[in-house]
Amino acid sequence: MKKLILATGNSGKVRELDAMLSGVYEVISQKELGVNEVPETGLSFVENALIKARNASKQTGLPALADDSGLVVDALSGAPGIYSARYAGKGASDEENLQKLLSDLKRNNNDNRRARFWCALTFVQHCQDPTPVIIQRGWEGEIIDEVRGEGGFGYDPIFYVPSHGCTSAELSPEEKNKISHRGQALQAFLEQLKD
Ligand code: ITT
Repeated sequence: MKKLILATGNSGKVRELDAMLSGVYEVISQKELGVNEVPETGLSFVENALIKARNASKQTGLPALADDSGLVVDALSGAPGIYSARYAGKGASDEENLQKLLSDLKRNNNDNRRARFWCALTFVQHCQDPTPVIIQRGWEGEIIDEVRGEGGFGYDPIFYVPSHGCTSAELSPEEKNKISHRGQALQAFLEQLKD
């Protein structure tokens, strides 16, 4: 089976991507190979995902798959967006980021609760690959004021999924992978591999 580096240090992403890639690739996380993380200097999800994929491929010599993702909240003009992981500051925990989002929304006094998770998935065969695979998918939902559910990671406990009547932290891992931004992007990636 072909080897693939997962260019992420986020254990929640590794868990979800690994489950969906099993049987197709032998997946190795960049942590296992001691890849040094690279500054995410792009202004879009795609730019940052490409930076991460090229970095992991450069340091390992293997094909790499990166995921840059985040939560885009309409009432906050798209924030936290590409800064989702560091919304409450560098090294902030998921809980701190989520609480900052709730307090910003409260202060903002806008009752528009529409939001979407966004995922840019990039795959490079080698670090200078001029034709990377780039896939983007969004997942629509609403932000709720209370924290609900134990599953997932990040902002899942406040992301309400109208089609399922629960938060994404209340979905089973399999259900989340079927419908999430990351799940949809990975399904599209696997389809492209077949072609
Ligand atoms: P890597 O850059 O190493 O991949 P990271 O956590 O820094 O890890 P990002 O810069 O892409 O990754 O930030 C993604 C953040 O967006 C993540 O930390 C969560 O807060 C949020 N996020 C992304 N996908 C999510 C999901 O499925 N559920 C909940 N929160 C999610």
